[in-house]
Amino acid sequence: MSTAHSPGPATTPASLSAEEPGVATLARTAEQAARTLLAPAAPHRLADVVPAPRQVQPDPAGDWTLPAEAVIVASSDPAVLAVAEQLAALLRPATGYPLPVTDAAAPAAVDGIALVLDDTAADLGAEGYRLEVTTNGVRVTAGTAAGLFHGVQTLRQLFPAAVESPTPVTERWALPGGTITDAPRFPYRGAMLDVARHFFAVEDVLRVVDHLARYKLNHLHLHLTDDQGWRIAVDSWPKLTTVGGATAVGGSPGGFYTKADYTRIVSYAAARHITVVPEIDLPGHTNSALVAYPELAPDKIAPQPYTGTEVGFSYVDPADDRTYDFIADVLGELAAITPGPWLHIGGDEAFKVKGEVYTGFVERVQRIVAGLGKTVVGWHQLAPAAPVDGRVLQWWGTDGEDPTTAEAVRQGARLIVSPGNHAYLDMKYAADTPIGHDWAGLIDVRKAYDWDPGTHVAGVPSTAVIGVEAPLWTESVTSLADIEFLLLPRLPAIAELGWSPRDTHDWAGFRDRLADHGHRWDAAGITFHRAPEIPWPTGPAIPAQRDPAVPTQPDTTR
Ligand code: TNX
Repeated sequence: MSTAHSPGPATTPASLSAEEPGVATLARTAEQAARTLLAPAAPHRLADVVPAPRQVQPDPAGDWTLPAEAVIVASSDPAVLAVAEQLAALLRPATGYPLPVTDAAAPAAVDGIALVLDDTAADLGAEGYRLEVTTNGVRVTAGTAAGLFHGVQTLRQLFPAAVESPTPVTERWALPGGTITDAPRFPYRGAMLDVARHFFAVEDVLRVVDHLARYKLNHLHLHLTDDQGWRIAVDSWPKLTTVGGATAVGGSPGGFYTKADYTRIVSYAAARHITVVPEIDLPGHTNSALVAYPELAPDKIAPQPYTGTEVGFSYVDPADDRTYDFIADVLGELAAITPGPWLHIGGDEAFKVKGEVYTGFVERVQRIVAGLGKTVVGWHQLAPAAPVDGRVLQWWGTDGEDPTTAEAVRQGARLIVSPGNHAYLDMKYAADTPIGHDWAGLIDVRKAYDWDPGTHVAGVPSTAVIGVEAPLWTESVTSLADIEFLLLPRLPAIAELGWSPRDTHDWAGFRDRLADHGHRWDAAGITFHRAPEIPWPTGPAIPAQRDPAVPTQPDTTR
């Protein structure tokens, strides 16, 4: 019955009615009733969530529709109230509802949405949540603000796709009843953006952060330096950016982040429970640094700036102590503006620094990182170097056989898995994909989805795997639209591998759950690849609008 959703005076929150004139409330109630009649669409199924939740118990008798007067009530905790404000900001544009946020010692879902911090919810871990939809409303419970944030991302997906519209939509904001209990499989779920080959503005990076957050990824790895450009300000070596930052692949404009820019990215990510992992790639991939400071080069001669796409030719002088002063300065300044625990030191494709010279270099840099109180992350080429406590190797091979990495893991290293032939977002989808690479093969959505990070590398037990990461190298990527085209729809596939229990893994189910996201991305104005293997919905993402209260006017403005 439509009247079941019409809030009577008894359920209208006092704080709202104090602000709202009665006429407006009545008008909205009438509008709500009209909406219910106009758009009787069935709610989503509770299990239609990406990444797949751990446990789903539908209860069709608990279906609920968000009323225009709904209130978001959250536990009295600043981080929880911040999540409540984020939820309100997600829902206000499309619904046009005011959705005031209030706090309470014991929030209850009374025809609204309650976000409840419950530190006795130990079974949910650091990032898990429980989401209940009943005829009273929605209640999300978690032991941490991060858990509530992830619960909010799930809630967002349970609303009709039109919830992504930036402008008000006439829609019945129906939710499927039942309970989801959810927590991640792996603690590290990431994506990498190469801002060195091509530079991307802060706003673009923030938008990538939004995409990560949507799919419950919790790490953003920034590849900040490479042959073609140095992108992070270092006060003690200013020419790194003024000279080294001026170039990019193919003569594209360079650029760099000031410390304030970087801090803005880090804070924006942190507010979405995402940790930034900064990378300074060493000892190779350093041509831009050598152009700025020739004293770091083995022959002490400045090379030409490099705007091509070859790898493996440049390196800082491993035999000169000045090189380690440079590295200590750079990593020290970076550590000081990086609240997260990680510093990524690269280590890949240093083809000209071999054997003991390479391992000696890495061991010295690992000690510098440890001395800064940070945890070393590096590409798996670091494996032969002697271990340092807690170090993490990022495996990017293509065949799952890597005895050197397996041995490093036996000696205590942990692993992030980024197989080039499954997780590399710069690989083309198909032979005719207009941008991207194919050195690791073509990666369609199924190839991105059908593998297991827990068992992928031979001789590495799943207990040593902290998670999964999808790198996006940007030699051929020049715009935000390019980034989104390569990210979507493969990022959700990698996100599901990182978050969902292995027993939910099912290509056919994933394909069908993913399809609805095409509408969501369309509604939000996000570019994506309409991969042919996904049954994308036909028809408009946003239902045809007819609002009898607003007479149609001819557009006389153009
Ligand atoms: C290999 S993967 C690289 C990058 C390239 C990428 C292109 C890795 C650690 N190094 O320098 O950009 O291939 O796919």
